[in-house]
Amino acid sequence: MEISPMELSKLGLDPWFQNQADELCLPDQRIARITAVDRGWYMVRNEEGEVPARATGRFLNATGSTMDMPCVGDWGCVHYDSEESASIHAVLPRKSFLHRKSAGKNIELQMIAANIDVAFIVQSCHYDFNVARLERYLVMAREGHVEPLLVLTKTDLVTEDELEQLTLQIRRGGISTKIIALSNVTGAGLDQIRELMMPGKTYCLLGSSGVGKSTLINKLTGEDTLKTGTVSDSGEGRHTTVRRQLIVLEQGAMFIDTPGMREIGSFGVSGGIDEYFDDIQGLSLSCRFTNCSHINEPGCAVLQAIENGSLQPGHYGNYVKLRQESELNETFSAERRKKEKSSGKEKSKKN
Ligand SMILES: Nc1nc2c(ncn2[C@@H]2O[C@H](COP(=O)(O)OP(=O)(O)OP(=O)(O)O)[C@@H](O)[C@H]2O)c(=O)[nH]1
Ligand SMILES: [Mg+2]
Ligand SMILES: [Zn+2]
Repeated sequence: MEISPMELSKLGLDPWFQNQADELCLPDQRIARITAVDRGWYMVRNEEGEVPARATGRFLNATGSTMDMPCVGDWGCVHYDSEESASIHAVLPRKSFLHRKSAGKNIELQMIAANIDVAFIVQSCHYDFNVARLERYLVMAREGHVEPLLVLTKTDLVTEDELEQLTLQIRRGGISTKIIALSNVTGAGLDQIRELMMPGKTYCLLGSSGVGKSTLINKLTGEDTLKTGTVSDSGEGRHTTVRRQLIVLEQGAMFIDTPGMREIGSFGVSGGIDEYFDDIQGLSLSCRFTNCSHINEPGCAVLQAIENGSLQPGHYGNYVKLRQESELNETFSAERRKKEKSSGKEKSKKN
């Protein structure tokens, strides 16, 4: 796609970020948005265009965790070394973000994207559909101060009745988030997406591999901007998208495409869980014990609500599971911090 000059406000810059930049960026640095991330390489975009960039060694040394590394959607202080290359010297504070537990042995949080206005939580009506997983994404969005929207793709593969059943399942799970059902094949529902897109706003697509995230962006741009893949017989995608990338639509809205996630894990921080399950938090005020775990205590208002039918058991079950995972994560992280601290001491003893 042709990259043409555009004002920074169209890339999402507002006075808040401008103020941060005025404080953080040196005179020979300019503010630019990180539009792609691919194994240590970045693309940065400002009003003049898009160029590849590296993060400076000094910046990398100064960053304490992977969460502080530049990620797609970030605003940064960038030095333009030449017309074709640049270096990232700092990342501006984020207004909103999406993060998850990274896959692998160590539990570490990983940034998916930053400065997002709306997260499209994408599931396919066919194979991929799973309410518990939807709820995890909703917690993720809540935690990062991102407004969620549910998108059900591949409606061409199910009947109207089946689609209605899926919507019912979501509502029965106690989820009231707006749902848009669409087909990238017939084009049904795409207008609903077009109607809500606003110039200067950033939308991020999240969901399993093969649900049609990149295809949707291609439909919206009207060209084959992104590579898309086929799905296996089991309905599973093949991880076609490998990098996170921000695309500016002609109409002015921005879309971040992300590779499909195998597992989105839990979150390590309980803030998002409590906020997302605010109905359960509200009920817990009426539990007999202030430290009630809502599992088996007498006088538990949460268990009572399930019994009298005002709280969905599935929603409650998800709450309990996410909370347990999050507590486990916190224990792991605390232990690792302890280990890191003591190995740090060893090192300083040697030196
Ligand atoms: N029948 C049908 N197929 C679709 C629809 N949307 C996408 N597909 C097909 O699903 C396959 C996967 O689509 P992608 O857009 O590559 O999926 P993705 O979510 O970007 O997957 P990853 O990049 O691996 O995360 C492709 O063969 C698409 O043509 C749809 O609405 N209906
Ligand atoms: Mg893709
Ligand atoms: Zn209780």
